[in-house]
Amino acid sequence: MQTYQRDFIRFAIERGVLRFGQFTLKSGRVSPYFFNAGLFDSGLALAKLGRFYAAAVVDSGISFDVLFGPAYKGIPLAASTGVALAEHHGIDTPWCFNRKEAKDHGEGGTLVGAPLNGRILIIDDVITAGTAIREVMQIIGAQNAQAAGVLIALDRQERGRGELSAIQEVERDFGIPVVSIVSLQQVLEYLADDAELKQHLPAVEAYRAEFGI
Ligand code: OMP
Repeated sequence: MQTYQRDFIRFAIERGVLRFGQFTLKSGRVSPYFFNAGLFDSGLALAKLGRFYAAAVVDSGISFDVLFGPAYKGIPLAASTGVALAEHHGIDTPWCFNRKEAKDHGEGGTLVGAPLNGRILIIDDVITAGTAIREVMQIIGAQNAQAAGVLIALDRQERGRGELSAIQEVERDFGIPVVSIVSLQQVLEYLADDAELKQHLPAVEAYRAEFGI
């Protein structure tokens, strides 16, 4: 695990974004942990979050032309990633986002920001069933642009309906990499190294044994 990944897990736990307990997921599964990116809810937290996403963009080596933040949660994520790439990596990249409702006045349409042209890097929080990402692929396809990859904060590494995870299905179906700042495996390593957090390890390991890929 790289230093920025360890720092990211610590940061997410400190902000209460990554929590341990009992949480019912969209899928109906009861998970011993939950990642709520909406809790990076101050200016400083968002600035730091952008730096972690930017580090992961650079680390991934994915070549792209435009960052895309899907409405709603992807929008501040793509914006803060773009800011951090410019300020900390000297990379000034175009970025854009979509609205959920088309606008029929002013600039009109559902896309805002840089034109959605070329290779698109999608920035999102968590993929579970992959529903949201499939919608984004349609938006990109409709503009004749190509998806270059997807970057999310946490890969939960759990099965979808079949043996593959929703992330693996997206990689297979669209032929693009899906990368994450951290994965469940790294969260487990972090827990194992922390005297206090170690108590959560058995429940998370049991969950992985049941639903993991
Ligand atoms: P899909 O659009 O089906 O891939 O689901 C992604 C959604 O899962 C997120 O936008 C959240 O609503 C939710 N989620 C989390 O945010 N964090 C988690 O740790 C787990 C889930 C989830 O419900 O599976």
